[in-house]
Amino acid sequence: MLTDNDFAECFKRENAAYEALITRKNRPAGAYNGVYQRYEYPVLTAAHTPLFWRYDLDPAANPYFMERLGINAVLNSGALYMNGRYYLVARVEGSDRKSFFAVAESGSPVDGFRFRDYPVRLPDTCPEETNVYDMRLTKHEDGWIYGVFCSESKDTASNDLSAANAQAGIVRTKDLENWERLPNLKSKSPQQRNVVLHPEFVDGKYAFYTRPQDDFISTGSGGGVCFGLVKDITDPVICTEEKVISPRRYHTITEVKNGAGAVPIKTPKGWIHIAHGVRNTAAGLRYVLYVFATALDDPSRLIAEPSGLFLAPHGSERVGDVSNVAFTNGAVVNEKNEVYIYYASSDTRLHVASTTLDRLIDYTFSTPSDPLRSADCVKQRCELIDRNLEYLKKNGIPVK
Ligand code: M1P
Repeated sequence: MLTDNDFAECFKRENAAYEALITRKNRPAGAYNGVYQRYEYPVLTAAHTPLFWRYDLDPAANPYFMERLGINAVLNSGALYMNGRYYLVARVEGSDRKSFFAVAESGSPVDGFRFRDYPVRLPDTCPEETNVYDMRLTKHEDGWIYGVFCSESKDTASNDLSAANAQAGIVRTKDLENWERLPNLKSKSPQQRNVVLHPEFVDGKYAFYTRPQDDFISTGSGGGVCFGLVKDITDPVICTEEKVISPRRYHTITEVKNGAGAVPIKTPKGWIHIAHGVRNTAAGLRYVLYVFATALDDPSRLIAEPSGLFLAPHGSERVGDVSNVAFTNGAVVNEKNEVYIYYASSDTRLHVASTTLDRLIDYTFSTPSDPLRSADCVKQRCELIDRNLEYLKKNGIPVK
Protein backbone atom coordinates (compact mmCIF):
# COMPACT_ATOMS: atom_id res chain seq x y z
CA MET A 1 0.00 0.00 0.00
CA LEU A 2 1.34 3.41 -0.99
CA THR A 3 1.80 6.20 1.48
CA ASP A 4 -0.19 9.34 0.69
CA ASN A 5 3.06 10.90 -0.43
CA ASP A 6 3.92 8.06 -2.81
CA PHE A 7 0.36 8.10 -4.16
CA ALA A 8 0.67 11.83 -4.85
CA GLU A 9 4.05 11.22 -6.53
CA CYS A 10 2.56 8.52 -8.76
CA PHE A 11 -0.22 10.84 -9.82
CA LYS A 12 2.24 13.68 -10.47
CA ARG A 13 4.46 11.42 -12.59
CA GLU A 14 1.59 9.94 -14.65
CA ASN A 15 -0.04 13.32 -15.08
CA ALA A 16 3.22 14.86 -16.33
CA ALA A 17 3.59 11.99 -18.84
CA TYR A 18 -0.03 12.52 -19.93
CA GLU A 19 0.46 16.27 -20.43
CA ALA A 20 3.71 15.65 -22.34
CA LEU A 21 1.81 13.28 -24.65
CA ILE A 22 -1.10 15.64 -25.25
CA THR A 23 1.14 18.65 -25.92
CA ARG A 24 3.70 16.79 -28.06
CA LYS A 25 4.05 18.39 -31.50
CA ASN A 26 3.46 16.13 -34.45
CA ARG A 27 5.57 16.18 -37.58
CA PRO A 28 5.27 14.91 -41.13
CA ALA A 29 6.77 11.46 -41.65
CA GLY A 30 6.82 8.60 -44.08
CA ALA A 31 7.67 8.11 -47.69
CA TYR A 32 6.62 10.64 -50.32
CA ASN A 33 3.91 9.54 -52.68
CA GLY A 34 2.65 12.98 -53.72
CA VAL A 35 -0.89 12.06 -52.70
CA TYR A 36 -0.89 12.65 -48.93
CA GLN A 37 1.46 13.12 -46.00
CA ARG A 38 1.46 10.79 -43.03
CA TYR A 39 2.42 12.06 -39.55
CA GLU A 40 4.87 10.57 -37.12
CA TYR A 41 2.63 10.20 -34.07
CA PRO A 42 -0.92 8.94 -33.75
CA VAL A 43 -3.33 11.77 -32.87
CA LEU A 44 -5.23 9.66 -30.33
CA THR A 45 -4.34 6.52 -28.40
CA ALA A 46 -5.59 4.84 -25.23
CA ALA A 47 -3.00 6.89 -23.35
CA HIS A 48 -4.69 10.12 -24.54
CA THR A 49 -7.73 9.38 -22.38
CA PRO A 50 -7.70 11.40 -19.15
CA LEU A 51 -6.22 9.75 -16.07
CA PHE A 52 -9.48 10.44 -14.24
CA TRP A 53 -11.30 8.12 -16.66
CA ARG A 54 -9.04 5.24 -15.67
CA TYR A 55 -7.66 5.63 -12.16
CA ASP A 56 -9.51 6.07 -8.90
CA LEU A 57 -7.68 9.12 -7.60
CA ASP A 58 -8.73 8.66 -3.98
CA PRO A 59 -5.84 6.98 -2.09
CA ALA A 60 -8.29 5.53 0.44
CA ALA A 61 -10.20 3.67 -2.30
CA ASN A 62 -7.17 2.87 -4.48
CA PRO A 63 -4.19 2.34 -2.17
CA TYR A 64 -1.90 1.09 -5.00
CA PHE A 65 -2.76 3.79 -7.55
CA MET A 66 -4.09 1.23 -10.01
CA GLU A 67 -6.03 1.75 -13.19
CA ARG A 68 -9.52 0.63 -12.19
CA LEU A 69 -11.24 1.01 -15.55
CA GLY A 70 -8.63 0.52 -18.26
CA ILE A 71 -8.92 1.76 -21.82
CA ASN A 72 -7.85 -0.69 -24.50
CA ALA A 73 -7.91 1.37 -27.69
CA VAL A 74 -8.96 4.64 -29.28
CA LEU A 75 -9.79 4.30 -32.93
CA ASN A 76 -12.27 4.95 -35.72
CA SER A 77 -13.31 8.55 -35.34
CA GLY A 78 -15.88 10.84 -36.91
CA ALA A 79 -14.42 14.27 -37.66
CA LEU A 80 -15.65 17.82 -38.05
CA TYR A 81 -13.99 21.18 -38.65
CA MET A 82 -16.01 24.03 -37.16
CA ASN A 83 -15.16 27.63 -36.30
CA GLY A 84 -11.42 27.07 -36.61
CA ARG A 85 -11.38 23.95 -34.41
CA TYR A 86 -10.98 20.26 -35.20
CA TYR A 87 -13.38 17.85 -33.48
CA LEU A 88 -13.04 14.10 -33.33
CA VAL A 89 -15.75 11.80 -32.00
CA ALA A 90 -13.60 8.78 -31.38
CA ARG A 91 -14.50 5.20 -30.69
CA VAL A 92 -13.03 4.48 -27.28
CA GLU A 93 -12.86 0.84 -26.28
CA GLY A 94 -12.67 0.00 -22.60
CA SER A 95 -10.68 -2.99 -21.41
CA ASP A 96 -14.13 -4.59 -20.98
CA ARG A 97 -14.43 -4.61 -24.82
CA LYS A 98 -17.36 -2.19 -24.80
CA SER A 99 -16.91 0.84 -27.05
CA PHE A 100 -18.31 4.31 -26.46
CA PHE A 101 -17.90 7.73 -28.00
CA ALA A 102 -15.89 10.65 -26.74
CA VAL A 103 -15.22 14.11 -28.17
CA ALA A 104 -11.62 15.28 -28.44
CA GLU A 105 -10.81 18.70 -29.85
CA SER A 106 -7.84 20.80 -30.88
CA GLY A 107 -6.97 24.03 -32.64
CA SER A 108 -4.54 21.99 -34.75
CA PRO A 109 -5.52 19.23 -37.17
CA VAL A 110 -2.49 17.07 -36.37
CA ASP A 111 -1.83 17.28 -32.63
CA GLY A 112 -3.04 18.64 -29.30
CA PHE A 113 -6.30 16.66 -29.20
CA ARG A 114 -7.70 16.63 -25.68
CA PHE A 115 -10.80 14.71 -24.61
CA ARG A 116 -13.65 16.54 -22.94
CA ASP A 117 -14.12 15.62 -19.28
CA TYR A 118 -16.91 13.12 -19.94
CA PRO A 119 -17.55 10.67 -22.78
CA VAL A 120 -20.68 11.14 -24.88
CA ARG A 121 -23.67 10.04 -22.86
CA LEU A 122 -25.72 8.60 -25.67
CA PRO A 123 -29.45 8.40 -24.91
CA ASP A 124 -29.99 4.79 -23.87
CA THR A 125 -33.08 4.03 -25.92
CA CYS A 126 -32.31 0.48 -27.12
CA PRO A 127 -32.30 -1.97 -24.20
CA GLU A 128 -30.92 -4.74 -26.43
CA GLU A 129 -27.95 -2.64 -27.59
CA THR A 130 -24.64 -4.02 -26.26
CA ASN A 131 -22.04 -2.04 -28.11
CA VAL A 132 -21.78 1.15 -30.15
CA TYR A 133 -18.99 2.26 -32.47
CA ASP A 134 -17.71 4.10 -35.57
CA MET A 135 -19.68 7.34 -35.64
CA ARG A 136 -19.74 9.33 -38.86
CA LEU A 137 -20.40 13.03 -38.21
CA THR A 138 -22.41 14.85 -40.85
CA LYS A 139 -23.00 18.60 -40.71
CA HIS A 140 -26.27 18.53 -42.62
CA GLU A 141 -27.79 21.43 -44.51
CA ASP A 142 -30.89 21.10 -42.26
CA GLY A 143 -28.77 22.71 -39.47
CA TRP A 144 -28.15 19.61 -37.33
CA ILE A 145 -24.96 17.66 -36.82
CA TYR A 146 -25.86 13.99 -37.21
CA GLY A 147 -23.94 11.04 -35.86
CA VAL A 148 -24.58 7.71 -37.57
CA PHE A 149 -22.99 4.73 -35.86
CA CYS A 150 -23.13 0.99 -35.51
CA SER A 151 -25.55 -0.22 -32.85
CA GLU A 152 -24.75 -3.82 -32.05
CA SER A 153 -26.86 -6.34 -30.15
CA LYS A 154 -26.77 -10.04 -29.45
CA ASP A 155 -28.43 -12.14 -32.14
CA THR A 156 -30.81 -14.04 -29.88
CA ALA A 157 -32.08 -16.22 -32.74
CA SER A 158 -28.73 -17.99 -32.96
CA ASN A 159 -27.15 -20.57 -30.64
CA ASP A 160 -23.73 -19.15 -31.42
CA LEU A 161 -22.69 -17.00 -28.44
CA SER A 162 -20.81 -14.57 -30.66
CA ALA A 163 -23.65 -14.08 -33.15
CA ALA A 164 -24.53 -10.41 -33.29
CA ASN A 165 -26.74 -7.98 -35.12
CA ALA A 166 -25.54 -4.65 -36.52
CA GLN A 167 -27.87 -1.74 -37.20
CA ALA A 168 -27.31 1.94 -37.97
CA GLY A 169 -28.03 4.11 -34.94
CA ILE A 170 -28.70 7.83 -35.45
CA VAL A 171 -28.23 10.79 -33.09
CA ARG A 172 -28.20 14.51 -33.69
CA THR A 173 -26.74 17.46 -31.85
CA LYS A 174 -26.00 21.15 -32.24
CA ASP A 175 -23.02 21.32 -29.88
CA LEU A 176 -21.49 17.80 -29.67
CA GLU A 177 -22.61 17.91 -26.02
CA ASN A 178 -26.36 17.27 -26.01
CA TRP A 179 -27.45 14.40 -28.21
CA GLU A 180 -30.93 13.47 -29.36
CA ARG A 181 -31.38 9.85 -30.32
CA LEU A 182 -33.54 9.04 -33.33
CA PRO A 183 -34.81 5.58 -34.28
CA ASN A 184 -32.33 3.25 -35.96
CA LEU A 185 -32.30 3.29 -39.75
CA LYS A 186 -34.66 0.77 -41.32
CA SER A 187 -33.78 -0.88 -44.61
CA LYS A 188 -34.54 -4.18 -46.32
CA SER A 189 -31.15 -5.56 -45.32
CA PRO A 190 -31.09 -7.76 -42.19
CA GLN A 191 -27.98 -5.93 -40.97
CA GLN A 192 -26.24 -2.63 -41.69
CA ARG A 193 -22.83 -1.23 -40.82
CA ASN A 194 -20.72 1.66 -42.14
CA VAL A 195 -23.73 3.83 -42.86
CA VAL A 196 -23.04 7.49 -43.70
CA LEU A 197 -25.46 10.40 -44.03
CA HIS A 198 -24.90 12.65 -47.07
CA PRO A 199 -24.61 16.33 -46.02
CA GLU A 200 -27.18 17.69 -48.48
CA PHE A 201 -30.77 16.87 -49.35
CA VAL A 202 -31.17 14.83 -52.52
CA ASP A 203 -34.57 15.26 -54.20
CA GLY A 204 -35.70 16.88 -50.96
CA LYS A 205 -34.84 13.73 -48.97
CA TYR A 206 -32.10 12.57 -46.61
CA ALA A 207 -29.58 10.45 -48.48
CA PHE A 208 -27.71 7.57 -46.88
CA TYR A 209 -24.73 5.52 -48.03
CA THR A 210 -25.44 2.06 -46.70
CA ARG A 211 -23.72 -1.31 -46.63
CA PRO A 212 -26.29 -4.09 -46.66
CA GLN A 213 -25.00 -7.31 -45.13
CA ASP A 214 -26.49 -10.75 -44.61
CA ASP A 215 -24.89 -11.36 -41.25
CA PHE A 216 -22.68 -9.65 -38.70
CA ILE A 217 -19.30 -10.25 -40.36
CA SER A 218 -20.06 -11.31 -43.92
CA THR A 219 -21.80 -9.04 -46.37
CA GLY A 220 -22.96 -12.15 -48.24
CA SER A 221 -25.23 -11.01 -51.06
CA GLY A 222 -24.55 -7.33 -50.20
CA GLY A 223 -22.99 -6.03 -53.40
CA GLY A 224 -21.07 -3.10 -51.96
CA VAL A 225 -21.61 0.50 -50.87
CA CYS A 226 -25.21 1.47 -51.62
CA PHE A 227 -27.30 4.61 -51.74
CA GLY A 228 -30.87 5.11 -50.53
CA LEU A 229 -33.23 7.94 -49.59
CA VAL A 230 -35.22 8.65 -46.43
CA LYS A 231 -38.22 11.00 -46.36
CA ASP A 232 -38.35 11.74 -42.65
CA ILE A 233 -35.23 11.61 -40.51
CA THR A 234 -37.32 11.11 -37.37
CA ASP A 235 -38.76 7.93 -38.94
CA PRO A 236 -35.76 6.85 -40.98
CA VAL A 237 -36.89 4.22 -43.43
CA ILE A 238 -35.06 3.76 -46.74
CA CYS A 239 -37.89 4.36 -49.20
CA THR A 240 -35.96 3.73 -52.40
CA GLU A 241 -34.18 0.69 -53.74
CA GLU A 242 -30.70 0.51 -52.19
CA LYS A 243 -28.66 1.02 -55.32
CA VAL A 244 -25.06 -0.27 -55.36
CA ILE A 245 -22.80 2.68 -56.17
CA SER A 246 -19.36 1.26 -55.36
CA PRO A 247 -19.46 -2.48 -56.05
CA ARG A 248 -17.26 -5.18 -54.62
CA ARG A 249 -15.19 -6.74 -57.37
CA TYR A 250 -13.38 -10.02 -57.82
CA HIS A 251 -9.62 -9.90 -57.28
CA THR A 252 -9.54 -6.30 -56.16
CA ILE A 253 -9.09 -4.65 -52.78
CA THR A 254 -12.90 -4.78 -52.26
CA GLU A 255 -13.41 -8.45 -53.01
CA VAL A 256 -14.61 -9.53 -49.55
CA LYS A 257 -16.38 -6.31 -48.58
CA ASN A 258 -16.23 -2.55 -48.66
CA GLY A 259 -17.90 0.26 -46.79
CA ALA A 260 -18.37 4.00 -46.88
CA GLY A 261 -15.90 5.85 -44.68
CA ALA A 262 -15.70 9.60 -44.26
CA VAL A 263 -18.65 11.82 -45.15
CA PRO A 264 -18.13 12.62 -48.85
CA ILE A 265 -16.19 15.78 -49.64
CA LYS A 266 -17.83 18.21 -52.06
CA THR A 267 -15.50 19.43 -54.82
CA PRO A 268 -16.20 21.28 -58.08
CA LYS A 269 -15.75 17.97 -59.96
CA GLY A 270 -17.86 15.70 -57.79
CA TRP A 271 -18.30 14.17 -54.34
CA ILE A 272 -15.12 12.46 -53.22
CA HIS A 273 -15.57 9.40 -51.00
CA ILE A 274 -12.79 7.85 -48.92
CA ALA A 275 -13.98 4.33 -48.17
CA HIS A 276 -12.51 1.03 -47.06
CA GLY A 277 -12.07 -2.18 -48.98
CA VAL A 278 -11.39 -5.63 -47.58
CA ARG A 279 -9.72 -8.64 -49.15
CA ASN A 280 -8.88 -12.00 -47.68
CA THR A 281 -5.34 -13.34 -47.32
CA ALA A 282 -3.71 -16.37 -45.74
CA ALA A 283 -2.93 -14.04 -42.82
CA GLY A 284 -6.55 -12.92 -42.44
CA LEU A 285 -8.54 -9.94 -43.69
CA ARG A 286 -6.67 -6.89 -44.95
CA TYR A 287 -8.44 -3.51 -44.74
CA VAL A 288 -7.23 -0.61 -46.89
CA LEU A 289 -8.65 2.78 -47.86
CA TYR A 290 -9.73 3.55 -51.39
CA VAL A 291 -11.36 6.50 -53.13
CA PHE A 292 -14.25 6.95 -55.51
CA ALA A 293 -16.28 9.91 -56.73
CA THR A 294 -19.94 10.45 -57.45
CA ALA A 295 -21.69 13.14 -59.49
CA LEU A 296 -22.65 16.49 -57.97
CA ASP A 297 -26.10 16.36 -59.58
CA ASP A 298 -26.62 12.73 -58.57
CA PRO A 299 -24.47 11.49 -55.66
CA SER A 300 -25.55 7.94 -56.44
CA ARG A 301 -23.80 8.00 -59.84
CA LEU A 302 -20.20 6.74 -59.81
CA ILE A 303 -18.01 8.99 -61.97
CA ALA A 304 -14.46 8.03 -60.98
CA GLU A 305 -12.70 5.19 -59.20
CA PRO A 306 -8.92 5.42 -59.11
CA SER A 307 -7.25 2.04 -59.30
CA GLY A 308 -6.38 0.11 -56.18
CA LEU A 309 -5.71 1.31 -52.68
CA PHE A 310 -5.30 4.88 -51.48
CA LEU A 311 -3.77 4.11 -48.09
CA ALA A 312 -2.76 0.77 -46.57
CA PRO A 313 -1.55 -0.01 -43.06
CA HIS A 314 2.18 0.64 -43.09
CA GLY A 315 5.07 -0.37 -40.77
CA SER A 316 3.96 -0.35 -37.14
CA GLU A 317 0.40 0.50 -38.26
CA ARG A 318 0.13 -3.12 -39.38
CA VAL A 319 0.12 -4.47 -35.83
CA GLY A 320 -2.61 -4.14 -33.25
CA ASP A 321 -5.74 -5.74 -31.86
CA VAL A 322 -6.96 -6.52 -35.37
CA SER A 323 -3.77 -6.43 -37.41
CA ASN A 324 -3.48 -5.30 -41.02
CA VAL A 325 -6.33 -2.80 -40.85
CA ALA A 326 -6.56 0.79 -42.06
CA PHE A 327 -10.00 2.26 -41.48
CA THR A 328 -11.45 5.75 -41.75
CA ASN A 329 -14.74 7.30 -40.78
CA GLY A 330 -13.74 10.96 -40.72
CA ALA A 331 -12.00 13.57 -42.86
CA VAL A 332 -12.21 17.36 -42.81
CA VAL A 333 -11.45 20.25 -45.15
CA ASN A 334 -10.51 23.65 -43.72
CA GLU A 335 -10.82 27.09 -45.32
CA LYS A 336 -7.32 26.75 -46.81
CA ASN A 337 -8.58 23.67 -48.66
CA GLU A 338 -6.28 21.45 -46.64
CA VAL A 339 -7.71 17.98 -46.16
CA TYR A 340 -7.07 15.92 -43.02
CA ILE A 341 -7.95 12.25 -43.09
CA TYR A 342 -8.25 10.58 -39.71
CA TYR A 343 -7.61 6.87 -40.03
CA ALA A 344 -7.15 4.14 -37.46
CA SER A 345 -4.57 1.42 -37.70
CA SER A 346 -5.24 -2.15 -36.71
CA ASP A 347 -8.24 -1.18 -34.54
CA THR A 348 -5.85 0.27 -31.96
CA ARG A 349 -4.96 3.97 -32.50
CA LEU A 350 -5.90 6.96 -34.62
CA HIS A 351 -3.60 8.69 -37.12
CA VAL A 352 -3.88 11.61 -39.47
CA ALA A 353 -2.76 12.05 -43.07
CA SER A 354 -2.93 15.42 -44.80
CA THR A 355 -3.38 16.46 -48.39
CA THR A 356 -5.04 19.32 -50.24
CA LEU A 357 -8.30 19.46 -52.09
CA ASP A 358 -6.45 20.04 -55.37
CA ARG A 359 -4.25 16.97 -54.83
CA LEU A 360 -7.23 14.84 -53.82
CA ILE A 361 -9.16 15.96 -56.91
CA ASP A 362 -6.18 15.25 -59.13
CA TYR A 363 -5.68 11.82 -57.52
CA THR A 364 -9.37 10.97 -57.90
CA PHE A 365 -9.91 12.11 -61.44
CA SER A 366 -6.49 11.57 -63.05
CA THR A 367 -5.48 8.19 -61.63
CA PRO A 368 -6.43 5.47 -64.11
CA SER A 369 -9.02 2.93 -63.03
CA ASP A 370 -8.32 -0.75 -62.39
CA PRO A 371 -8.40 -2.74 -65.66
CA LEU A 372 -9.17 -5.82 -63.48
CA ARG A 373 -6.81 -8.29 -65.26
CA SER A 374 -3.02 -8.72 -64.96
CA ALA A 375 -2.53 -8.56 -68.73
CA ASP A 376 -4.40 -5.28 -68.97
CA CYS A 377 -2.61 -3.91 -65.90
CA VAL A 378 0.74 -4.63 -67.59
CA LYS A 379 -0.51 -2.87 -70.73
CA GLN A 380 -1.57 0.11 -68.62
CA ARG A 381 1.83 0.26 -66.91
CA CYS A 382 3.76 -0.15 -70.18
CA GLU A 383 1.84 2.79 -71.66
CA LEU A 384 2.97 4.90 -68.68
CA ILE A 385 6.56 3.70 -69.08
CA ASP A 386 6.47 4.51 -72.82
CA ARG A 387 5.22 8.03 -72.16
CA ASN A 388 7.80 8.59 -69.41
CA LEU A 389 10.80 7.30 -71.36
CA GLU A 390 9.73 9.38 -74.34
CA TYR A 391 9.36 12.48 -72.11
CA LEU A 392 12.75 11.95 -70.43
CA LYS A 393 14.45 11.40 -73.78
CA LYS A 394 12.81 14.43 -75.38
CA ASN A 395 13.90 16.63 -72.49
CA GLY A 396 17.38 15.17 -72.19
CA ILE A 397 16.85 14.01 -68.60
CA PRO A 398 19.10 11.06 -67.70
CA VAL A 399 17.55 8.33 -65.52
CA LYS A 400 20.54 6.08 -64.98
O1 M1P B 1 -11.87 -4.78 -37.65
C1 M1P B 1 -11.85 -3.98 -38.80
C2 M1P B 1 -13.15 -3.18 -38.95
O2 M1P B 1 -14.21 -4.10 -39.04
C3 M1P B 1 -15.50 -3.55 -39.26
O3 M1P B 1 -15.62 -3.08 -40.58
P1 M1P B 1 -16.49 -3.97 -41.63
O4 M1P B 1 -17.89 -3.87 -41.18
O5 M1P B 1 -16.28 -3.38 -42.98
O6 M1P B 1 -15.92 -5.34 -41.53
C4 M1P B 1 -15.86 -2.43 -38.33
O7 M1P B 1 -16.35 -3.05 -37.17
C5 M1P B 1 -14.70 -1.54 -37.92
O8 M1P B 1 -15.00 -0.94 -36.69
C6 M1P B 1 -13.39 -2.26 -37.78
O9 M1P B 1 -12.35 -1.29 -37.73
